[in-house]
Amino acid sequence: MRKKILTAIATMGYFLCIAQNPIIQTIYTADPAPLVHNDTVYLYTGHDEDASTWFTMKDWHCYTTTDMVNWTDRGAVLSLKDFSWAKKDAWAGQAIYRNDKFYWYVPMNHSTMGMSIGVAISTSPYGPFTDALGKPLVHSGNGDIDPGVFIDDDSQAYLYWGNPYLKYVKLNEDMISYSGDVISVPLNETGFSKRMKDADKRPSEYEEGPWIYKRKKLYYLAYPAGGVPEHLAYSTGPTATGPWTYRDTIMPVIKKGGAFTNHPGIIDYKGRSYLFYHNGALPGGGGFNRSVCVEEFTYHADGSIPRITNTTEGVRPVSFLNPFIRQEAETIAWEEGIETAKDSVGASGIFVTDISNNDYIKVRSADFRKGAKKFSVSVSDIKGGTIEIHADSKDGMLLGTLSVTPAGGSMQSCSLKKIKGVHDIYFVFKGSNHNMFNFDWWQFK
Ligand code: FUB
Repeated sequence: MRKKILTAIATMGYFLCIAQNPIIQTIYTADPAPLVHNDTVYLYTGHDEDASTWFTMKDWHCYTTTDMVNWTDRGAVLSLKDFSWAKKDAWAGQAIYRNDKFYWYVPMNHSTMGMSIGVAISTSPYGPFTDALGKPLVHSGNGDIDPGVFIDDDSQAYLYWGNPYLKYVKLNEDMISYSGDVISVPLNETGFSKRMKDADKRPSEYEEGPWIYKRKKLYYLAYPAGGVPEHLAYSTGPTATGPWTYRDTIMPVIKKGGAFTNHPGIIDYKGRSYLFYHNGALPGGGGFNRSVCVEEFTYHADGSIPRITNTTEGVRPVSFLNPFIRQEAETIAWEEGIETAKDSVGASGIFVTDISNNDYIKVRSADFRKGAKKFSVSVSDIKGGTIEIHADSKDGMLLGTLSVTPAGGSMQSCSLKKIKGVHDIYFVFKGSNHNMFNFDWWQFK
């Protein structure tokens, strides 16, 4: 599938020059759930299977960044297989950190009960995550999808979810049980505006995918709205349980390259605010083959969220990438043609594979400071090929060419034209072998 997608991308020269959205190109990703923990953004996503004609989703993936433009692929870190009771539909979830553990709330179709919400636990944001209960945490009806989790300043945690309804419970401190009743939020015009599509026969614009957070003294509830095609909207309230007041559209329906769903994930990171969402813009993409994107925005002085337009340019880097330390080959700002795969070796166990002639990986904003003269890679399964290292574009200044040979072993190096300052770097692969080698990590000296 990937070769097909990227052959199509290759015909879109202009798109390639500027594109930063969608932020992941190796697979179709959906339902972004970003989590800021320490200095890193952990982006948990759903995964649309190739050529799906329904929301055929079997696992959830994780990507990380510290600069908002280079994303490191951490692989599929949770799957339907981790829940003995789940049959299908690994749909939209959200993870949160509390008391040295990561709790990930995800909806799945139960083998007998229908849609239900499970919770997985890990001591690491990269997993392994395990089913905390061996059964659903919540089953209140067949609209139990899209859990969103929030911990208030007083330590009370809330789990929101639902389509067509919007419900919540108060989670206990263990985060894997709850107290009190399941509460249904009134979906009235004051709180969620009036549904304009009469055919939907729903009382309000609220559709699904609640994303709840607090900023200053205001609580925000963002959600896909309006019925399909969905736009993103938000309401605010004085507490984590409302009462909610409808505020506005956040992102209008995406007309070109949209999916008929959308899904918000909103964070602040390194002093900037970001909206994650999904579209259908990758070649082969659409309503069931979606891709996660991100835009930066600035809150108005009164705390309201501006209307945000989807772009292909995406966001600016918030910091530089350090090329003098080991960088995983699967840390990618944009790529063409390659795949990632998982094994048991290497720091993250993920490596770049399926490398063919003219495939490339772009890494943004590498800070070479006073200069680099040598380039080294860790490779395996070598048939042979070369890596051209270009600055600032795929055809930009050639800094060096590394011949990766079977005889060269797992660490191979080449010298470079000296490069200083901040540059985007393109690793362009050349050679007649398909699958020329597996690429684990790289480093400049
Ligand atoms: O990804 C499957 C479903 O599509 C999600 O649960 C909804 O939010 C919509 O994005």
